[in-house]
Amino acid sequence: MSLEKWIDKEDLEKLRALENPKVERVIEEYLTLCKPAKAKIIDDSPEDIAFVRQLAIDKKEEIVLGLEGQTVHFDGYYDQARDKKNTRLLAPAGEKEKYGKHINTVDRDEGLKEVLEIMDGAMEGKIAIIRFFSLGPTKSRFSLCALQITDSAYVAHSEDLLYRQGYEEFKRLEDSEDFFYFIHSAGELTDKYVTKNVDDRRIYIDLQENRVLSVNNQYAGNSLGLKKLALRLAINKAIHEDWLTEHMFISAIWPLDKSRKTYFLGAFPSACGKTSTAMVPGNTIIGDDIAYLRIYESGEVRAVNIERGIFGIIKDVSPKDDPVIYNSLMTPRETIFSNILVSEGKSYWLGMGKQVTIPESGMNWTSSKLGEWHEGFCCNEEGKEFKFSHPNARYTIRLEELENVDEALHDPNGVEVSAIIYGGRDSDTSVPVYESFSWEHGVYIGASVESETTAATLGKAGVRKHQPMANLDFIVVPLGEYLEAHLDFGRRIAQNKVPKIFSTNYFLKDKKGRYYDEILDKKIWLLWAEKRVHGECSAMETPIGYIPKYEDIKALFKDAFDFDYIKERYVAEFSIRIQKFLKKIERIDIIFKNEKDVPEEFFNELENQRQRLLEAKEKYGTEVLSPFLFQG
Ligand code: SPV
Ligand code: MN
Repeated sequence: MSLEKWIDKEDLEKLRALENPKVERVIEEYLTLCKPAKAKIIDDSPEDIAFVRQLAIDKKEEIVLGLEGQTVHFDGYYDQARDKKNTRLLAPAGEKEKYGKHINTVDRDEGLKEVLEIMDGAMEGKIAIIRFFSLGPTKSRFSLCALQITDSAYVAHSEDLLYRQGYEEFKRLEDSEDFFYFIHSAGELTDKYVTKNVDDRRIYIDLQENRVLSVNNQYAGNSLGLKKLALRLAINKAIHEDWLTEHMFISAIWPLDKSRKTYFLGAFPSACGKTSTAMVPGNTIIGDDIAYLRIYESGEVRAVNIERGIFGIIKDVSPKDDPVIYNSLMTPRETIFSNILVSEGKSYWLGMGKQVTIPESGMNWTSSKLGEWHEGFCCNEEGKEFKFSHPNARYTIRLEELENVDEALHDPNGVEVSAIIYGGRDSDTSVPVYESFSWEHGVYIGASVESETTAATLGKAGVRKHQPMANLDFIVVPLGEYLEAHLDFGRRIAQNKVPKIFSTNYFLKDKKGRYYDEILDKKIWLLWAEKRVHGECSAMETPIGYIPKYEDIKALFKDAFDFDYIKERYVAEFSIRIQKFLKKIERIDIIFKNEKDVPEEFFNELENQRQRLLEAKEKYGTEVLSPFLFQG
């Protein structure tokens, strides 16, 4: 072994203490390929962890801000979101077809050749940081081990805030080869420390080896192995075993009298209210992004957050709409901001509230010449005028730092799941909240989520796209197999423990294009769902599912916000838009008919839903049905 070339004696001992030949093999293979100047093994000790943060500062990948513990990182003008185009699944010869239209694939041999060539020498002159993590709580049946090699101290530092230390977990692996590994290089950097060759950005997913190779990027959704790259590997692993990996928050919903707590999971496409639902005041949070779900011997569904931090969108975090996060960003603690405006050591972002005056100049992401923004800035190299902070600017913090963290965050057995919510950004079709008739109907609802695109991915915003289970960007198994896994999961849950499934939509607009809902109104829809889980309120059966009664919603608005929820708004929000739903079914039908092996049960649900809508249309002779028609 020639690891001595890069790694000093003390570090080598740490590596050897793992007694895992595959770990050493992988490290040697990629140090040989990427050619860093040296490599550093990071274990779970506070000194090693502090080293990573300091390195990010010394290398100017992060800049220290005025409040203790806070730093800012800039990803670079062309690297502000997930790059779907250059994120590809390496498909073995002859398998490309089976992945269908929605999964971006490249021939495995060709793709490997391409990415390995780009990675050759990508770490030249840099330090490779080698880290060990646990995806999920330590000493838990849910959790997986993950090895990260990166030349970005920002990436390694972010992962420290977001994931649990896993050096000791790797020891427990003994010589097992069952771990994920992620190789990342930010590639050549500009004099502002952002990635230079963004055109050679690649994120290639290799299911065969449980590895992801990522190069020429820094944005966390592209670079951090443990985030969306591990999500993809885990979706594949789960489906071939007997559990699920989902793009879901985990929160405990508390009724107004605080007499109990009920755990909900929620899947929403990126930038569609997932974090803010998980953070609704009055509730406690376990996670905001990724959950592993298992069925226990006693028949219930349990879930863990594989993360221990939040990489959240900062836009609209204000004292009014997101008081918990706002307070945490305004007080000293370890925090990494990205792509915000910085002036005199302070952070500024879009929608932070009227209590703050945005300075007239500062440093931001606007051009490759960071640091040159000023009021009325026009224009950057592309001739564009820009807002002072990016709509996908973010913050990274540890969940333990939050006052509303739930006490079960690190429970190795996770929490019992009572309900699952699916939501999307839908301005014209669905109602704010409804409940499915069954698990199978819930799978149909999840599979037919549609959402208008946002700043969380590169490309145009506001285009309606199909987003099954809010997970499409990350699904790396054929859609039919993915749906079958959900249906099969449901069949294995004890009958009296099947979670209720709900749909929410916070984005319904009136004729003038104004949202009906205020940002925190989602609290009401959650409170209603919580009551339904406990059998405490009846609901009205409609063609799409069970919807709330006016009296129940009115009472919740009154008790929670002292707000009078008027009948007119209820009718406007909860009318069943038959024609819009039928059109949606048509779109969904076409998509799934073009996929292989979609379970028949799914099409049955779709047809039943269509029939119910057609019958209601016939019965009432109109296309928009007032909720009061279903009073029974
Ligand atoms: C998302 O876009 O779904 C995120 C942020 O949670 S990232 O992980 O960067 O993709
Ligand atoms: Mn996400």
